[in-house]
Amino acid sequence: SREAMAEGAVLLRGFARAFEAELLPALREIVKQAPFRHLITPGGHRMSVAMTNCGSVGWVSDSTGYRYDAIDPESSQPWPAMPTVLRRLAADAASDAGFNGFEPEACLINRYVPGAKLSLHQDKDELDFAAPIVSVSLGLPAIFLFGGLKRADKPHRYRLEHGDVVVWGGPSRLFFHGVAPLADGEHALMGRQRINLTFRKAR
Ligand code: MD5
Ligand code: FE
Repeated sequence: SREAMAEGAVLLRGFARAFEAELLPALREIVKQAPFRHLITPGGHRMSVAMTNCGSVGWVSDSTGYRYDAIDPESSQPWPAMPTVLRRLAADAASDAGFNGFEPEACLINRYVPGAKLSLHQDKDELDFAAPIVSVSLGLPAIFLFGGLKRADKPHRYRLEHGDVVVWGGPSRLFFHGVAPLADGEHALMGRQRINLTFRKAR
């Protein structure tokens, strides 16, 4: 199904389910090469969400700021390449939402365990805001907080479940958003966690 969340934001419920059989083993391989880690924000806080990346660049945060970097600072090696199944999932979802030819460079992989959350923020570290961001939810359901262009805009709450994909384009690309503290639970395939993939054009 295709559902409009706001100007430019399209929710494709269950879209990733068709990719599951190839997607989950591919993620396991990435995490072996580049394990999840808790990044430190420029403000000095340790994020409750654990992160890793694949692709030609990855999103990183440290005491000096946020950036896209070709090198994993933990291993001093390039990030794992983006597997074909991830590229195909991102491009197919983008095209369903009206963005043809989406070729992301970066896939940020976020892991939430019960209690982990993502505070309200905007994604502004990319150079081209005309390119969409494709987000894939796996594992435990989460309450996604979807605000507006101003931090003070009251967020709407969406429950995102395993297999749901959101394509953020148009004006919604710069809306404030976050994830409420993850509720405890057990997912049949993913266990006691939520994984979110965000595909981006960084430059
Ligand atoms: C998540 N991750 O569920 C979300 C999914 C992040 C992040 O927010 O920065 O890693 S991506 C949601 C998103 C991306 C771009 C724009 C908007 C939402 N938006 O305008 O609401 O882990
Ligand atoms: Fe974000």
